Order: sequence, then structure tokens, then C-alpha cells
Amino acid sequence: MSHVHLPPSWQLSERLATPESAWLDRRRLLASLGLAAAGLALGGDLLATTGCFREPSPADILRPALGARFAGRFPAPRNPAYGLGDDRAPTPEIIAGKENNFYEFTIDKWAVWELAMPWARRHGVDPWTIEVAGLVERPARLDLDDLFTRFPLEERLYRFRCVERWGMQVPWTGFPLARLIDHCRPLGAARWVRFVCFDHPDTLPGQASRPYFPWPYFEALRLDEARHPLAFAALGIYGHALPMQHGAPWRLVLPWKYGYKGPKAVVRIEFTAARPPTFWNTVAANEYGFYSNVDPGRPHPRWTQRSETDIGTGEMRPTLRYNGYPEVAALYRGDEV
Ligand SMILES: Nc1nc2c(c(=O)[nH]1)N[C@H]1C(S)=C(S)[C@@H](COP(=O)(O)O)O[C@H]1N2
Ligand SMILES: [Mo]
Repeated sequence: MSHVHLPPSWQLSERLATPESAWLDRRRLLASLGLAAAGLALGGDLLATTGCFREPSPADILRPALGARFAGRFPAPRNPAYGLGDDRAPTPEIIAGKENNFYEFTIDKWAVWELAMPWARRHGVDPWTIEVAGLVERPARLDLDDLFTRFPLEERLYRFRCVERWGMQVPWTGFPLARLIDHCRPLGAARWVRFVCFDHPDTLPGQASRPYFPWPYFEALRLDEARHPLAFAALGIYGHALPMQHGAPWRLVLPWKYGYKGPKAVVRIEFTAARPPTFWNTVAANEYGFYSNVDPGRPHPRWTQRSETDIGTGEMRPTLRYNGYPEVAALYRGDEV
């Protein structure tokens, strides 16, 4: 039964309010009948043509979506200024790689990898173009060579916190977002930066099945937040380029904010004078604010944020203000939502 991704009970409640509860019940039923492989087949094209399902190897599950391209850029030197302290251990790679949020594929976080892997195999993320637009000196287009070779790469261990009350610790490879922003040369009037993700309603199963969401996924930061040294453009994880489920070929990581502030598979960067809207704030403003800094004192309407569970150890621990990165406090008055 190792290939059945049944969530532990503490993770169930967040899904019961969704239309997906029917799907979950179906999976549990299949599992209890010993037909888990049939359930998995619904997730993609992993059922071998023989009709006999075999769990892909961890190497397959975690394989970079870019294959061997840019493999020579990894592993990058670890920046010792960004560690976890001694109270937390890095999350096992296979656990982080099989529990994801990536609604373009599915809202079932234990099935993202099953769908992302075949999508990347069929459609690929190479070539990839990032359009730089808005209040910039010179609107431009960046390609994978720009992204992977223009900036020195480094590895950082970061805490990561999802609003759904789970946390993990992972090594990201990339460069400070500030370097990319400086490279884009925003004009003085630019105060905000907006990010837009890939958009393939014809092939991304989560976009196709949920047309009522305001696709493509979009996020935004105030320019000084985006320039903070902690704000990171991630091209890799665990010492290699990103597998699709983590947002290949690149994504943002803002470790003091809830995870949804870090868009995956970004194709557009736009500098603006007015604050841009964001995907989750547009969908449910009462649940997801613009700033979304991790704050144990500000409960989400459906989840207290006082504590969180580590997806690696299962351990419950108190949530830390700014997720344990107090150095960002200087960016805020403290009451931003
Ligand atoms: N394009 C896109 N980016 C996204 C999401 C998404 O659904 N689509 N989910 C967000 C959420 S809610 C979280 S918690 C993180 C999860 O990142 P991980 O799967 O690499 O852990 O990605 C964020 N970025
Ligand atoms: Mo999340």
C-alpha cells in the first residue's frame, strides 16, 4: 500500500469543506478495497501498458523537469548565512516532493506529482520565456539561459509555511530576487511587482477542471519586500533543478509569508505604480490578505495559526511570527494583512 497517498488525519479537515471531499472518499474506498492502483491511474498515465501499476522510483518522482539541461549549475555552494538553527531538521526530499500545492494540476496535494510528472514529460518547460513589462527602462524577454546563467547560484536552507498549517524545511537553489529586479531596471515610479504564472487551460488538468478560478495564477509584492535579501528566486531544490511539482523551471520563495505568496512556473514580471490584485485575495479576500505574513496571532477563518505540523516529522510546534525571520519586521508597521 506504499503507493496510496492517504493523508494523516490532521490534514483531513482542510479538505472536507471542498468539493474534493467526494474524491477523497472515493480514494479511501478504493484503498480499503485494495484497489489503490486503480485510484492512482486516475491521476495520470502512470499505469503501465501491461495494466500492472508500479510506483515510480523516487528518482523519477524527483527528476528535474528540465532533465539534464543546466545540471552543471548544481549543486551550488551553500550560503551559511541561511540555516535553520538547531531546532529543525531538513525535510526528507521525497516527502516535500509528494505533498504539494499546485492548483494548475489538482487541489489534491498528494496527487500533484502524479499529474505534474507526465505533464512535464509531454509538454516540457523548455523553451521558457519570462516577459518583463510595465514600469521598466527597457521591457525585455528573458529565456532559460538568462535565468540559469546570468546570476551566481547559491543554496539556502529555508523554513516554509503553508497557510493550511503545515511547515517544512528545504534547501532551495537560486539567487536573491533583488538581482533579477535590478536586472529588469524598474523606473522610479514602480512601487509594486506582479508575477503571472503559466497558463495552459487545454493541458493543465486543474485549470481545465476549475474554470471558475481567475487563471492564470498571479501574485504580487511591494517592491521593497521583493528586494529584501530573503526573497529568493528558486531554480532548484535539494541540489538539483526543480521537479515540475515544485514549480519548474522557476518559482519564488518568500519564507516569512504563507506559501501561496510564492508563485510557481512564472512567465511574466510586471512593475506597477498601483497595488496589483492577487489570485487568492481575489478568490477569497476574507481568507487571504495581500501581505500574508506568517502570524500566529491572526487566525485564518478556517484554521487557527497558533501552531503548525511539520510534514517530515509529524511534530506539532508553535507558529513563529514571520515564520522565524524577524529581520523582515523593518518592512512593516506590524498591522499589514
Ligand atoms: N502557480 C502556482 N503557484 C503556487 C501555488 C499554485 O497553486 N499555483 N500554490 C502555492 C501554495 S498554496 C504553496 S503552499 C506553495 C507550495 O509549494 P511546494 O509544493 O513546492 O511545497 O506553492 C505556491 N505557489
Ligand atoms: Mo499553501
